[in-house]
Amino acid sequence: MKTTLSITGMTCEHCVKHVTSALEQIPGVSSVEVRLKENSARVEHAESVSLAGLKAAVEEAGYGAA
Ligand SMILES: [Cu+2]
Repeated sequence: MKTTLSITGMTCEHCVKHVTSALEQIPGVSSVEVRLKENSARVEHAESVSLAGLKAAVEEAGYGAA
C-alpha cells in the first residue's frame, strides 16, 4: 500500500532525516520518501500499518501529519 502524508514543521534536511527515520522504524513500512519542498512523505507499507500509526510516529518525532 502507498500513503502520502502532508507533513508540517520541517525546515531543513535534518528534519527530513528525522521524519524519514521515524517512519522507517514502524514495522511493516518498506520505503519512505520525504520531500522538504512539498512537505510530503510517501510511505510504502503493509496493510497492517494504519494511517493513525503513521501519523503518530511523525507526531512523536515532533512534526505534524495529515
Ligand atoms: Cu530541520
